[in-house]
Parts: sequence; structure tokens; C-alpha cells
Amino acid sequence: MTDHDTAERIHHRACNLCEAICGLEIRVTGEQILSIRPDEADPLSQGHICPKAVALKDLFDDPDRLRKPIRRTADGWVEMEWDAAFDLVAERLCGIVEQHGPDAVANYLGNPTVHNYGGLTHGPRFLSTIKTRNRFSATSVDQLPHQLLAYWMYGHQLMVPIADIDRCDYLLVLGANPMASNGSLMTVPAFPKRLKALQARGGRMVLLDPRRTETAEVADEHLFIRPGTDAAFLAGLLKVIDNENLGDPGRLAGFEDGLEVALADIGALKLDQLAAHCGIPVATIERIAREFAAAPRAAAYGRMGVSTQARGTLCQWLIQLLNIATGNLDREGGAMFTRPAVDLIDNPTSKPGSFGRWKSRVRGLPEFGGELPVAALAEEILTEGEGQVRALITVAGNPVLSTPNGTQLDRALDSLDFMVSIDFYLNETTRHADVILPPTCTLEHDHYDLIFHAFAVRNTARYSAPLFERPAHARHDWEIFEALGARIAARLGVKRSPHPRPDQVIDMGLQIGPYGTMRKHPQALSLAVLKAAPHGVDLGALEPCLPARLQTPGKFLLCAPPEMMAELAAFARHLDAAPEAAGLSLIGRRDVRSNNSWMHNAQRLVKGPVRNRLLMHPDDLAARGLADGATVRVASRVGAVQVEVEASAAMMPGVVSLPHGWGHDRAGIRMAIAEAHAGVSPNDLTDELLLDPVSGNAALNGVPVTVAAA
Ligand SMILES: Nc1nc2c(c(=O)[nH]1)N[C@H]1C(S)=C(S)[C@@H](COP(=O)(O)OP(=O)(O)OC[C@H]3O[C@@H](n4cnc5c(=O)[nH]c(N)nc54)[C@H](O)[C@@H]3O)O[C@H]1N2
Ligand SMILES: Nc1nc2c(c(=O)[nH]1)N[C@H]1C(S)=C(S)[C@@H](COP(=O)(O)OP(=O)(O)OC[C@H]3O[C@@H](n4cnc5c(=O)[nH]c(N)nc54)[C@H](O)[C@@H]3O)O[C@H]1N2
Ligand code: SF4
Ligand SMILES: [Mo]
Repeated sequence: MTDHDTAERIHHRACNLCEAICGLEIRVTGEQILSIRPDEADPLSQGHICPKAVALKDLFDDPDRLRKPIRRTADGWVEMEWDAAFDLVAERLCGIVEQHGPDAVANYLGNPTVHNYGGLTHGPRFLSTIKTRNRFSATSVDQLPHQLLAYWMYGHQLMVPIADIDRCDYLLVLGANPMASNGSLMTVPAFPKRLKALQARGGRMVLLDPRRTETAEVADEHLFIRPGTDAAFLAGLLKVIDNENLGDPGRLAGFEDGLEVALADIGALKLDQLAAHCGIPVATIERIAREFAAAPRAAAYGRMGVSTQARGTLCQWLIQLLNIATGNLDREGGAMFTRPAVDLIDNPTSKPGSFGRWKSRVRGLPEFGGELPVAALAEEILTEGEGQVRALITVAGNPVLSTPNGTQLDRALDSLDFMVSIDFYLNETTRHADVILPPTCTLEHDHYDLIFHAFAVRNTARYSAPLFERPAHARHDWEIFEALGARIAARLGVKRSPHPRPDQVIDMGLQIGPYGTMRKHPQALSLAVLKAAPHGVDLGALEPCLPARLQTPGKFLLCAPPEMMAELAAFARHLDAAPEAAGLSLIGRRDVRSNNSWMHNAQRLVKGPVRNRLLMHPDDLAARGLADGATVRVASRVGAVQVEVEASAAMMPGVVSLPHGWGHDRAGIRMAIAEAHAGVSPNDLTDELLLDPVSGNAALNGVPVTVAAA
């Protein structure tokens, strides 16, 4: 060993596991990680981290993590060399394209692709080599309504307003649990500290959630709400604000279009009917509306609980209108737009969005941004006919555990002619692949967060160098995309121009960005500048930027998209229909020591009491003669699971909660620790037919279920 191998060194980087992008300080000698601690000097995370950061070490060391390509054979999986693997995959995919056309090859992009900048700079280029309409991603089990509305109202799918928590006086939160998730579409590391500061300056946070969550515990007020009914509550707030003339859009009035029209239709709804629907009394709706409107600076924010429910897009629209009608959009302390150092909006390669350019073959679900809702993936594979999907490429995704009716998808994947997965685990999804191509893991590559700086509560920028050199036998995600893309393009006769490396793309993005050398900004950002600032650079608080930043024609704030006016009318008819039969409603849950489906192979994250349990109100248990700790059978239209039940007064009566990402008991996976803590998957209960009608986003929350003794 040389001195260099044994000397202790300190490495600084941003954690890329979740949206909070916390700064880390990692001590190493050689290939040995000694400690992972918060980077106190990070201008955004201010010394915050969570237990998952330490599990980066476990991921790096994990003997189950794949390091070389593997191929399925009659005698099981065998390792192969990279070039042979690329040749095989290109050959099989191109054969299918040539025989059945490009739509026969589908792809699915999972969540970590947005946390891995090489996936963003090179993934789309790779996937566009095969011009298929069957593109899917985790977007449609997540934030699709946010992006669709950003596109319709502000002209760009990434123009998602962010609650300015650091200056806000009244934060109204629906269906988010930042104490566990560390924030989503609001990159808010150190949420507890930021909330305390809000409360210390006399501000309030009000939360609506069918469970009294970790976030409810620190809120100033928590209200139970029946799953899937938030649109009624939000419409009620707007109606009161309009009726009592509490709203004032302020300077937004100069460039908004359609607010009055939207408010008129909302005003026609009946408050008592709205209150009855969501189960929140009229007096409470009136009080919250008055408080919100009276607060000097207020912001409404809703996340998974309102995005992935039956009226996800309606909820997110009403949230936008609430911020606009009270003049809180684009106001300090309200809901603001970011100005990231690499600006994906004001950029020559910007992709504003698209909607409904084509529909899914079987069910006719609409395209958004070139992708179809993933709830349609299984049927596109299972339904015969012209355009049937026969091959699948998955990148950083585990849709068997993460998309509705996972059992059906499991069956569909089994029937494919060919499947390739770019992933470093042999898991519930990749076990169906013919070839698995494992990329390097995060500590072996550099990182710049292209997406989450753009959703952060403060403008900052940070570049992380690789901690370890990539081993000679390993490939980065982007290198896999390039190698495969080149082979496929050559075979299919698709033209390809050379493309810069990810770090070169970022350098260019920084230089032409708002703080870049080319804009003659005093910060003069470039990659070299960020490399010299390993803790990151602070670019200041969010600033008002409308109407200049709007990407709509004429720079108008479009408040009444026709699709939303139609959805509002449909909602009004729904309210008039007879009330639905009251049964049990299933919702999801996140835990700070989980990360969707793929971090359960770290002992330090799965140890302790079993977390994959069904939470149920004691009265609901008693009504069924069930005891705390019993094994119960939970059933929905699509399937059933058996799981331990836990009596919890934190649940709203009539609502049960089960966390997703578990269900590691499927045969043939290679994740020893996860298998020993298998749990069950709620997506064996969620229904591929239960969707938000506007966007096709999956309604993972509010699924009708029954619970009985097993
Ligand atoms: N520790 C950890 N952190 C994560 C992740 C993780 O898996 N683990 N995942 C990351 C990802 S990919 C994302 S998208 C974010 C998600 O971030 P969040 O949205 O903050 O996290 P969730 O826990 O899904 O919060 C959704 C909340 O909505 C509630 N809810 C369910 N149905 C309804 C409803 O109908 N109405 C209302 N008002 N509330 C409802 C649930 O009880 C839950 O508390 O978290 C990210 N961070
Ligand atoms: N019932 C229910 N279902 C849900 C949710 C819910 O709240 N309730 N949440 C939904 C949400 S918000 C999301 S985002 C989805 C997530 O759904 P998915 O993205 O489909 O699944 P993940 O569990 O994130 O799995 C990520 C995969 O990527 C691999 N991976 C990790 N890092 C990398 C990398 O750098 N490169 C490559 N190539 N692979 C990598 C992991 O091994 C794993 O196989 O789940 C959704 N499903
Ligand atoms: S909160 Fe998210 S970004 Fe921060 S340390 Fe935990 S996993 Fe990493
Ligand atoms: Mo997500």
C-alpha cells in the first residue's frame, strides 16, 4: 500500500438519494469508508442529514450489488463481458424493432434517473434511438399533475412553484410528510429547523392528512381529511375567499388570464356539499380560508397524498389558484419560482412539455412529455394486436413494486420476448430481464443535481467529484447509454452526432446559466468555480420573476385551462351524485429509513421493529373483531395481501395505511437482507384502473379495500 492508500482523506459531496440533496462529509482511507457526517458548510442543507446517508457505505460495500453484466441462461445467471452484453442487447432489440416496429420496444425510467445527472444528460439521447411511443416512467405514479399544470398555466413543465418556507407566515400543507420524506417538489433539507424558524417568527403550519403523521406532530394544526376528497376542501377555501372578497391577486392581476372565470365556477359549488364530501366542517373551511387570506405571506403546498389520488390534477390546480387568488404566487414568502445555476427552462435545449399528442393503444390514456401513464404498461404487453409491446428496457426502476397492480405487471414481464435492465440489483423487476447491465454506484461517479436545485427553497449550486475512481471493469450509466445507443443507431441507420460528457454538459449549462461567465454575472459560474467550492455556493433567496419568466404565449398566467374547467364540471356532477358506500380506504406511508423499494438491503436501515405493517384505527379493528398484532388479509379489486395489523389512534377511522417498496419475497431476487425483511407490497392492492382522469396519474391513495382476519 502507498501512503495515498492509507492516508485519511475527507471528501465532500451532495447526497443523491432523495430530493433534499444534503451536503455530506465522508472520511475514507483507501477504499474504506470511515464515516459519513453532515457537511455543516453546505449553504442549503445547513448540517442536516438523515440515516439513509450513512447507508451509502452499505450500498458501496454491498456484496449483492451487481458489478458485471449478467445474462439469464437455462442454468441460471452468468456473468458476461461488457462488449458482448452490448452486442447481445442491441441485436435482440433491433431484431424486434425490425420485425414488429419501434412501438414493440417499450421503456420504463425509474426515480433514480432524476438523481443521477448522467441519466439526464444521456438517457433521453439513448432512448430516442428507438422511436417508440411506449415510453413510461415513475412520473405517472408521482408528480405528473404538477408538471402538467406547470405546462398549462406557466408554459413549462418544470415551472413548479416552491413554497418559500424561510420567509412564509402561513404554510398550508396537504398530503405531504416532509418529516419522513425530507420534502418533495420542495427541496427542503433541514425541514424541522426551517419549520421551527417559521413558528418562532409567529407563523403557522396547517396540515391535512388522513394520518396524524410525524409532520402533523410538529404542525400548529392538523386536520383529518377523507382520502381523495381534498379537491372539495380546496374548492371550499376558494369559494369563501371569493364570497367574502378576501382575495387580492395584486400585481398578478396585470398578466393573469381566466382567474375570474375559474372562481365563478368554483363559486357555484355548494359549501355544505363540499364540507360533507371532505368531512371538514363549514366553519373550519371558513376559518382556514380567512387565516390564509389574512396572512401577510402564505403558501399552499400539496404532495403525494394529493397528487396520487383520484383527483390529483384538480387538487394541484386548486392549490395554484389559492396562491394566485391571494397574491401569494411569485411573492416573497409565498409560492415562488427558482432560478437554478443550470437553468432547464431558459435554455436552448429546453423541453416545455406536450400533452395528448398520442394515446395509449389499449385504453387511450394521454401522452405527456413523450410518455404514457405507467398504469397502462401491463395491458400494452398483455393485449395482442398491432403495436403490442414485446420488449422492455428498464432503467433505474422497480415498477413491479412501485406501480399499481404489480402482480399483473409481474405476469406481463414474464411474457416478454426480451427485457434488459440497467440496474445494479437483481430485484422484483430485473429478475424478469434477459440481461442486466449494472452501472457504477453513486460514490464512483461525479454528481451535479440538475433537477433538485431547480425545486429548492433557496438557490444554491454544488458539484461533487467522484469519491472513488470507477474500477476499470465498471461502466457509468451514461457510458452504458452511449455504448448501447451507438450500436442500435448503427443497426437501425439512425444518425448520431457526438455528444459531450455529462460534466461538459454541466460546464456549458453553468456558463450560459443566469450566474454564468457568459452572462457576465459577478458569480461567474463554471464547473471550475464549483470544483473549487466543494461545499457548494449560495446564490441567494428566491426572487420574484413574473411575468418575465413565464413561458406561455404573451406571458400570461393561464388560470383556467379548458381541461381543468371541464374537470371542475365533472367534479360538480360527482358531488351531486349519491354519496359512495363507506368502506375502508387504503393510503401509503413513507419512513425516514426507507427509500422507495431499493434500500432495504442495508441492515442498518431495516433493523428494529417491523415497519411494513397495516395501521388501522382501534375502532375499525374492534368492528371487525381483530386484535392489535394479528395477521390480517387486506383485499382490493385486484388482489390480496396478508400482513400484521397495528392499532393506531393516529389513523383517521375508515382509513388504513401501508408503506410501499416492500414485498421482497418474490422468487429469484438477490438481495439477502431485503429478502429477510420481505414485507408485502401495497401495489398488489392498488388498482391500474384507478386514475386521475385528467392526467392518467395513478391513484395510489384512497384505494377501496376490505380487511378481515387471515
Ligand atoms: N425516507 C424517504 N424519503 C423519501 C422517499 C422515501 O421513499 N423514503 N421517497 C422520495 C420520493 S420518490 C417522493 S415522491 C417523496 C414524497 O414525499 P411526500 O409526499 O412528502 O411523502 P409521503 O410520505 O408520500 O406523504 C404523503 C402523505 O399524504 C397522506 N395522504 C394519503 N392520501 C391522502 C389524501 O387523500 N389527502 C391528503 N391530504 N393526504 C393524503 C399520507 O398519509 C402521507 O402522509 O419522498 C421522497 N423522500
Ligand atoms: N403504493 C405506492 N406506490 C408508490 C409510491 C407510493 O407512495 N405509494 N410512490 C411512488 C413514487 S413517488 C415513486 S418515485 C416510485 C419509485 O418507483 P421506481 O423508480 O420504479 O422504483 P424505485 O424503488 O425507486 O427503484 C429504483 C431502482 O433503481 C435502481 N438504482 C438506484 N440507483 C441507480 C442508478 O444510479 N442507476 C441505475 N441504473 N439504477 C439505479 C435500484 O436498484 C432500483 O432497482 O414509486 C411509486 N410507487
Ligand atoms: S434527507 Fe435525503 S438527501 Fe439528505 S441525507 Fe437523507 S437521503 Fe440523503
Ligand atoms: Mo417519487
